[in-house]
Amino acid sequence: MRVLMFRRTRLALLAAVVALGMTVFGAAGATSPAAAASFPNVVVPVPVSESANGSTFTLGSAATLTADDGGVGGYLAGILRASTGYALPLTVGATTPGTIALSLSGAPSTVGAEGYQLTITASSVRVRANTAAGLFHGAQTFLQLLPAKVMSPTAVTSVAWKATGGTIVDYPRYEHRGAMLDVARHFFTVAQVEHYIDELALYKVNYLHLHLSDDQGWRIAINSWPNLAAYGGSTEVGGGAGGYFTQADYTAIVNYAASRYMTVVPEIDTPGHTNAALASYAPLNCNGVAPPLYTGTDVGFSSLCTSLPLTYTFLDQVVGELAALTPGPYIHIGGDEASSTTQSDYVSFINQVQQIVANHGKAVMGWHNIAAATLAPSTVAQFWDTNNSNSALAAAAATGTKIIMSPANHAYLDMKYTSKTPLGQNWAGYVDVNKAYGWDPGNYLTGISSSAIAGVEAPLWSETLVTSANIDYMAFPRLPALMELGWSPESTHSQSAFDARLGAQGPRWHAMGIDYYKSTQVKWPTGS
Ligand code: TNX
Repeated sequence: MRVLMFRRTRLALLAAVVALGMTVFGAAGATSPAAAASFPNVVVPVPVSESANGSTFTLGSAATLTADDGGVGGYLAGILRASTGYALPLTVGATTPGTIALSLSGAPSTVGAEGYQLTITASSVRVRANTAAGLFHGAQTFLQLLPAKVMSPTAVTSVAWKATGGTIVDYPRYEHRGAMLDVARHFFTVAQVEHYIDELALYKVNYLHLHLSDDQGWRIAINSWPNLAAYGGSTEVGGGAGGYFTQADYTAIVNYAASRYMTVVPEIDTPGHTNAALASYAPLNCNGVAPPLYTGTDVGFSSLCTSLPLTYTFLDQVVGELAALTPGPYIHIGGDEASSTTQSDYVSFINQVQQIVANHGKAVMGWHNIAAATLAPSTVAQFWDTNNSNSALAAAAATGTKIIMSPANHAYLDMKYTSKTPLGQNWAGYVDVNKAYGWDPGNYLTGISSSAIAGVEAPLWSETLVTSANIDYMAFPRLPALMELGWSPESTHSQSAFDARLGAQGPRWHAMGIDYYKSTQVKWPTGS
């Protein structure tokens, strides 16, 4: 914030000098520089630095687009063409830049692997980055500077497509900015997951964690254990039909996520949250008897049989198939709420599963309870509790374990906003916008250095969620709040400034047909 304010003050001074000059020398006809010399407070996550240049870009019907990456170029062209109705011809790898040019050369080195520089003048838009992911994030920022209706899926003719001119240099605070979707409690189709991926992409999310198995359902086909999906995936909370992803479906999601610069982290929750697997194969049970399928919402009652050799054969084959389908570095092994497993069995189990995952060339992610085991250097722990101290996690962090922050009382998108919220749960309290935004991931856990924090994840559990509209209502507006914590420097943190720019997102969601929660903590502009 200090950097921004400094720049804004400096620009205001410059504007005053220019204005004075115009008075003295009688210049006329220019637009007021004072009014044009700052960016509007509308971009979420707020960029690292921005300096307006007093110009205004207008996207006209003759505009052209060039891109060094055809994927990002096509993505941006698709959104702009739909809402403006303009032809916006795209040339990939052109030597002469178009009106809008996405370039993989000339970015300042400070922007790193995911950042970008966005320069807007009266006649051109330039996004420069070192990678396609950086171009993609820069394109998102440019879209947020255009009028909200740019997000309309159908052509809107009544809008002047203007954007404030200037330069933005931007890059993330954390490497890991995730969102989790629980497809186990209620199943969501490939199309629904892809729809959510498109929404997440707007806020620079770069990891999609899929909770693929739980007591109520197993959602990924495993060829060596076909009953897992065929039987274990045949229901869900409330007794509905459930469903599962074929391996081709899962690959389609992985590829779609990659096209939005997101890496999929698949989770097979173990040793608890395993009723669907235990119901599918009697021999996985200590007593050899398969329990019935479960469609309630209790937790903590199931456990894999940790003393059974078959359990580890099973996990080796499941992890093997999943690892082969997953280009990303992580397999998430769950590890939460294993209250039907003794602590010593739990520790020995997690140690063995870590080895299995390593044997398949992947690193482990797990809920923070896994810190009770002996963690491998590459294992990442995901903090989900409602307190802010955890001695086992602190000890692991002291020896190098990296942590992803998902404190339930701030980051759980399935918590109700208020007592009146029709969906969700409240075991971690109510989480309205200010609660979602009002914490610092780097300075939250007692006795854990900020350098141990690798990022932030917003989990969305689906016990109460059935439709994409339900997902939208719980994710918006909190998801952008959490992703601003993951992306923007802590020095920019300001509840009031954030609430104002979050409000500016409302008309965009409206244009996209997202039915979001209109928190009273945010002033939503008319038309949202
Ligand atoms: C806790 S926190 C769970 C999930 C539930 C969620 C509901 C954690 C890692 N596990 O099994 O779905 O609460 O809010």
